[in-house]
Amino acid sequence: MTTVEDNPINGLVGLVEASASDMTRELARDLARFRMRYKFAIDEVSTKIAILREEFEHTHDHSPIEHVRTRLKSPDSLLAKARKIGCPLTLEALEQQIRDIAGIRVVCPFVSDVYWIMEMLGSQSDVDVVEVEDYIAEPKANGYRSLHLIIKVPVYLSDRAVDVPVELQIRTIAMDFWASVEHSIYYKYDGTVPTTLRDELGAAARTAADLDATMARLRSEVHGPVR
Ligand code: 0O2
Repeated sequence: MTTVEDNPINGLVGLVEASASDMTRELARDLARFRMRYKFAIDEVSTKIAILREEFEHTHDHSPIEHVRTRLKSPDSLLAKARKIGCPLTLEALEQQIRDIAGIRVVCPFVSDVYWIMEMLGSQSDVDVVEVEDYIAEPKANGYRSLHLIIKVPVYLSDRAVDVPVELQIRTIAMDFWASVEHSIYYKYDGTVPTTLRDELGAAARTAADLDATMARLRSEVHGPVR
């Protein structure tokens, strides 16, 4: 029996009850079904990444992937994001305006692995790369580095196929370490990080970039160019 605790739309229902004018119970039910396709898209892309990883490990001296994390946006954060960007609370609008409902973060040892993953996924015939934001080539002002892609993959439902967007963040271990610490500091200060801390984070981001470059050089000196 489904309890209140394990109902995946519980959070949304709470919000619906608190604000019935914003969203109906019917929409909450539809939303649960709508979110499923994003979960399936995560499964599809995760399988693609697992295959690339396993095949690569057979032929190279290292694994191109340290770890992979996936997340399906919760109904609460979907609703919060819709409100933040002024998106109407309809499934059509959510589908068109919010492209990070399905998120996958791939963490790699080396910068070359990051681009290799992008190339390999992007060359697959059923993957449509909709957008690339290269914050490695052009880091954000605070020092954030990562490669962001929006890709679309087909998901075959019982009655139709739908192209579903997935946000991919691909970054090195050093970039990931920096981003997770920066994220926790950003939330602790509610977005207003003191200048001294901001400066130190900027310096730490440069150190992380130097570390990536040094490790790539050392690996290349010992094992030769990767690919
Ligand atoms: P969460 O909780 O990680 O999902 P948008 O995705 O539309 O809100 P934008 O600017 O179009 O925003 O996308 P962008 O800049 O590509 O950022 C998307 C995600 O990248 C963020 O998701 C973060 O996960 C990560 N990110 C971007 N900039 C930073 C940064 O400066 N520091 C850190 N630590 N992470 C960053 P969310 O939705 O903000 O958060």
